[in-house]
Amino acid sequence: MRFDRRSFIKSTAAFAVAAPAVFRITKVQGAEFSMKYANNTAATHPLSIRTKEAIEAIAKETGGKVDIQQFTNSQLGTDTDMLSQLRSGALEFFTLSPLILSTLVPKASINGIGFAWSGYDKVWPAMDGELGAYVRGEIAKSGLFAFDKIYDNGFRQITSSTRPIKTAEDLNGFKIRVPPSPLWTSMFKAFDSAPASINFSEVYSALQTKVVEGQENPLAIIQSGKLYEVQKYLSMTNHMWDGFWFLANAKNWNSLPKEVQTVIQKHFNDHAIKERQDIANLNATLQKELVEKGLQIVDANPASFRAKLASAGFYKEWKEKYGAEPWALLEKYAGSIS
Ligand code: X2X
Repeated sequence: MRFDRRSFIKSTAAFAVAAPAVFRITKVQGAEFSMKYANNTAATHPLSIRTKEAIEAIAKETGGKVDIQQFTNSQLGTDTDMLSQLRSGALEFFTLSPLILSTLVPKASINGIGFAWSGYDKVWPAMDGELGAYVRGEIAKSGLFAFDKIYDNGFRQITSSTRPIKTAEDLNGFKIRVPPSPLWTSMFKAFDSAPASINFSEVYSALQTKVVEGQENPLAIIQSGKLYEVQKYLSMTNHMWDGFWFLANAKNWNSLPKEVQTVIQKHFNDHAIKERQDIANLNATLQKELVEKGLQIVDANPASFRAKLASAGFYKEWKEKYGAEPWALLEKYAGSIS
């Protein structure tokens, strides 16, 4: 990861051969720390836009000494692949849904409990407060480091190409793509759906080829991933809230000088706040835009979904899985859940 251009030139000057292609000469003059950041969202999604701005601000503040290359849109592989790369240290930074992260850090998915949140006024105090701190503590035990401010993915909505999803009954037997995470699979099994775990990079083609009938994602992902091209109905269920932790490989991170860490952390945290505002702004306009792109809005009945989860024993099961302490933290902010 660390790459001092001057010492590289010195150490190779003795050889009359060109540097092998595998050595990437940093593009920023004088960069001392060359690193990579990857994600799964399109370059037009606020997560990609704001992290790009953060990277530019970091380069500027460090006078070009910190050069972070951005790879959006699953260019480095699926979320599952990128998580492995992050763990091995091949990738230094990665933003990932806490629910997918739960394949490594089981309690990380707690924010994704169905219908836990009535709105952002509950989500941000929790994630910036004790619930987020608890989860970051769990993440730290796994060789990863999570920055303080989680980026927003959003409240998730269900789309379908076959039938409108209005009530929990409509989900019966519904072939739905879910991201790879035990909580997602469990939730849609509780709805008696047929969930299929598929990484985001394969969702568009899975919908297009009708491997699945539908999927669920926040409006900004439906828009930036052009899922409206291969879906017909949009049900505003707001069934769970999801974010993106900004993650670092802890070993790489700890090898950076303190002052470099401070600058990197500051800008990625500050831009998370801006990204949250972008998503809030988009939420106000995207329904209309998606209708113009051809989606039909379905008037969904969230109460029926929540009742189905309760009667299927979903809340009881997950409360036991997480344990009393994190569940109490969740309820402290979200209110009572059952
Ligand atoms: O995979 C998804 O659906 C996405 C883009 O929302 C996540 O990263 C969890």
